Amino acid sequence: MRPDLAGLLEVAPRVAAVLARGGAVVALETTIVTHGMPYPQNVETALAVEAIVRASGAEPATIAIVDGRIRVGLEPDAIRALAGMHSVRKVSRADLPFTVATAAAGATTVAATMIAAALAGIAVFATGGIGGVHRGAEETFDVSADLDELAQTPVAVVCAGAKALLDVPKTLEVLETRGVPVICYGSDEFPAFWSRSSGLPAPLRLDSPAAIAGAIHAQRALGYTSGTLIANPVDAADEIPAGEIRAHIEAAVEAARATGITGKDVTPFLLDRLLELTGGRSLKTNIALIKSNARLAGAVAAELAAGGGFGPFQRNPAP
Ligand code: PSU
Ligand code: MN
Repeated sequence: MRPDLAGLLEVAPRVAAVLARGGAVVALETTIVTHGMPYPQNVETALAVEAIVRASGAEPATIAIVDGRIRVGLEPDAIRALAGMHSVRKVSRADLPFTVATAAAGATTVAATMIAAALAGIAVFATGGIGGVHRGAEETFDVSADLDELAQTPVAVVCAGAKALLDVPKTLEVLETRGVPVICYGSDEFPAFWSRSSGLPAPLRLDSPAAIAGAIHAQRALGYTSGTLIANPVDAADEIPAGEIRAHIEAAVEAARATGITGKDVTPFLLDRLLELTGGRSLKTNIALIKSNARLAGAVAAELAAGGGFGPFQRNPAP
């Protein structure tokens, strides 16, 4: 940990202990808890995901901002408190210093969670879906900061692909331009979050956690300072096939357009509309896929740890 981070970053002792011995840790975000799922499924899922990470051989580190401190490794009570708060700020890269400076609370997006994970020395992070290029971005310029973060912060993010709510082809184009390796796990197709199929070919494919760890090692060895995106298709039993969700997606996107919603409210609005339009089915799929991602992330983190140290993290002084 950088010395000037003292007081800003607080790594839970159980997480710091595992990191100090080079063990496996998986970072987890909290915007999915506060803005991505309704109560009480959000808390239940957050705690279940931690248990899955543990069972797969890694230490979970759920990340959020509490009283202006970036907390890496929230305890269950703190997760419950965050989920129960009336309105919590959604914190991405642009909001993080402000939130810290104003001693506020905040839930971290994929981008902000990557920043915190990298500061703490955590290499692997599990989430549901990443933000991406929104439909109509040629007009609105709405491109998630998650994509730029993947291009500049050395954390491997395990997700279920990009939601078909987004413009998935443009999202993949931006990732390619920015040099982010996109590895699909056990599939020749890039997954579309609720659906296994996006109709787009996998940019890269690997079939085991060990192989994924090897790719991350190679990326570090070559001095890359960017992240990696690992896309894990939702299990067939849990998916909503692309054809079944398409009309709901069109309706949600149209509702957002009609409402004139912009900025960071867009993604939570769309997720909420989808939940209503699918009669709760999108939530069931969301819960299943984040659990599956946690399992894969735990296995990748364990393989990375078994393979020893890796690039940029070794250059940081020990916490
Ligand atoms: N996708 C989901 N659930 C979520 C998010 C995305 O299915 O909760 C959250 C993640 O935290 C992601 C953020 O980083 O939304 C992206 O928001 P934006 O598009 O405003 O960058
Ligand atoms: Mn946006």
